[in-house]
Amino acid sequence: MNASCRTGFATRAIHHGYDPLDHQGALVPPLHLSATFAFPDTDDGMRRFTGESAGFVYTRIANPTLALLEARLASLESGAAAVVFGSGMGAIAASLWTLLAPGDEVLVDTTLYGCTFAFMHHGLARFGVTIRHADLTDAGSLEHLFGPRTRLVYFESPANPNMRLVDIEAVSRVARRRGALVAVDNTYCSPYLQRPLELGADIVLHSATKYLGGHGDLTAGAAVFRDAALAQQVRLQGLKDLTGAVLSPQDAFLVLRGLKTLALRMRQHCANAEAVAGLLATHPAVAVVHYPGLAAFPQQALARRQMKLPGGMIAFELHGGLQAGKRFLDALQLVTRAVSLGDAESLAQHPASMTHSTYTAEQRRAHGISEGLVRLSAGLEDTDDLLADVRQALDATIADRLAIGKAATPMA
Ligand code: 3LM
Repeated sequence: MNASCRTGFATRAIHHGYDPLDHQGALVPPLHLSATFAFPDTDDGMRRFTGESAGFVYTRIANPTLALLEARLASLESGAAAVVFGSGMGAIAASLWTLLAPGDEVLVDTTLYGCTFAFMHHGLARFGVTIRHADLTDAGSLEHLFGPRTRLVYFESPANPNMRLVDIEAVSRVARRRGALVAVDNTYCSPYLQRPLELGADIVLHSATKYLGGHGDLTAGAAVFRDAALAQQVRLQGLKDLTGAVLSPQDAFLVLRGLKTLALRMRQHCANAEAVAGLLATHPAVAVVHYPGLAAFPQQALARRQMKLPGGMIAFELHGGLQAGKRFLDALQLVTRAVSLGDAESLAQHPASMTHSTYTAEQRRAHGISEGLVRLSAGLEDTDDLLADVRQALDATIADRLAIGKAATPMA
């Protein structure tokens, strides 16, 4: 069955772009490991290089296993075409290097994943691209942020690690009027929760290492485009000529396998995160919780509008700041202390010293990443087990504070 765009999300995640009867009945799409592809004759080989003939040439440019993954991701994100890469950073670097030129300006939200921030400031700025950070959450002031050289607007929603949301539709409307492209990193949501191209964005970027792969056993990236010509430009320049950040067909095969359960997994990630966020919000050890599903979340109305469910990621701060956060992380027994997100295993980490250590301390302050912030990626474990582990780790931070308080109390 070649699931068309009229079928539902989960159906397309399992079937889109593949018919077993075209492949000797094989239910699971074959894995094409070949680096190079034979030409039937020299003329046809020559035509493949000019684009006049459609056959495969070399895996860094295109490969049947990668092509199936690209077709499936384009369908799930409602895009015209997708290009996959060896990592999320590969997708981001290849896309931005292709689309920007010296003299261009990129308008970037305040908070970004640490390595994307580093790429912007070290990788793009070195080649004459201006990076201008602005508060893109303030929909009222957007119009004034665009200058004559603003070529692209870039943001994450929710932002890694502090969960800021940007109104994708509002930003895209203004950007279109001002002739700028909009690129949204949709890693935190996956297309199951949010589809930026349907809201007017031009490019969606993914670390497929996370929810799309879903099992923590590969690194991969993807860029999905509203316009197929832009995708082809990024493939031929960004992927082939500039970065060579090609995805291994073996890992593409694993992402295709992961996609089959994406809808199911996302629902459980969200259910577990909602339960943990609820516990955090009522526990006396916790100072503040950033989770779009909580009534106290300042952008809850926007979350409801552009996300199907509030997501699997939570950020929070404990009373006692960094020291209490470290105590919490060290007390965890089921949740794994590790960076990354979107795996079956729940993961927790300290952004300021880990994923966002690419910012200086002043930059973190200016960009809204506090030193005491703890980030938790809710996995797929039984909810009660997850809650029990988080509760005992929170209790441990209170027990510690009481013990410190007692030690500091002078003897009567
Ligand atoms: C992390 N993030 O733990 P890769 N965009 C976003 C991301 O979160 C990431 C990337 C792009 C983490 C990785 S940090 C040492 C580990 C929103 C990755 C980059 O190149 O596939 O890692 O994607 O937050």
